[in-house]
Amino acid sequence: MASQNISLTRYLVEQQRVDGLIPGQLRLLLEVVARACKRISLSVNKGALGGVLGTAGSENVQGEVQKKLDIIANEVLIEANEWGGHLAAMASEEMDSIYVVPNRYPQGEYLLMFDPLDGSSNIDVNVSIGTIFSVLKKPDDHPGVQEADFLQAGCKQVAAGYCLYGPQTVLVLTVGDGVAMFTLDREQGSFILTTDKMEIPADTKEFAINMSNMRHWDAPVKRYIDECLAGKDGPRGKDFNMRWIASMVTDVHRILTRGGVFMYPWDKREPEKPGKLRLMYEANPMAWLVEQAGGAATNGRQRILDIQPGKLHERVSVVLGSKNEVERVTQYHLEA
Ligand code: P6P
Repeated sequence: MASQNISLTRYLVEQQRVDGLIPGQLRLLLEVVARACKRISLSVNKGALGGVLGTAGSENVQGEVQKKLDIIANEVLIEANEWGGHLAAMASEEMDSIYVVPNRYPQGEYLLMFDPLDGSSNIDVNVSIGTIFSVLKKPDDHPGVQEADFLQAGCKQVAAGYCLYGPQTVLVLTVGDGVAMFTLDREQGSFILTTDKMEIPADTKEFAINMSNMRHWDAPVKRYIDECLAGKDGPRGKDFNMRWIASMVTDVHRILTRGGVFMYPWDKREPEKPGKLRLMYEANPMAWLVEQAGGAATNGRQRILDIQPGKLHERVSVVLGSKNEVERVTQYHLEA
């Protein structure tokens, strides 16, 4: 349901007033992140005209080639958030270690993690990309902040969301009371509430997975996808459609909008790694959003939000979306 001209600020103030889910400092933090995303959106939209396409000639902690926009987006988020007094530290897919707020600024009680520009392989071919963010509270049992403070299960998040830079720029957010979507009104320069409760249907006919990895999958995943491909003549009794945009933000946004199941499972190409996607700033925020919208999110066996992280850049298998489909995949893992 679209609400008339309720800005992000008014929404957050009203949520803060109504249920106390958003203390003032968290509201400030979310408004700063939204403003940073607006700036990133401007750089993304400039494309070749802004000299921001192509690679930066460096690699990130994941060993992935960094795009110029990866670094720009990371810098925008750091610069926007370091001085406000709401954060103790930040962590990013693009930085090896945490970024502690410099002493010249007041330290806050929150920890912000982000993938500044997810899906960056799509940047140069003008396909939607996005910023994913997750907020935790810093443990208050010791002074200062360290990397271990970030290692909290996803169920401890106090806010999570993403900004999708697509045909529209939309901000999707949860603080634990459902999922709201805001669309950027470039004339006003503000995010306007356009859906106040996103909901994922429990069933779907659409799956998202990179099919080129099929020969590397574990048996339960192969069984699930084979049954989807068998369509109405197979055990599922219905035909399925497939989508794979290779930009998690965009695939998840489609699922939040119309349902579906997204999978990036473990595969035997790198058997020592549990999966490709990162737990802290990709899987956890997306898992909370999906659960808040009535869906489910597991690593194939376990609820993602219950996973206790061991490392900041830990990877994880991801199965998320329409509840009944995620539960079916889990069942197939149990039966394996
Ligand atoms: P592949 C983007 O690099 C990303 O981290 C996710 O956004 C996306 O879902 C996945 O990797 C795509 O991976 O192997 O299909 O290119």
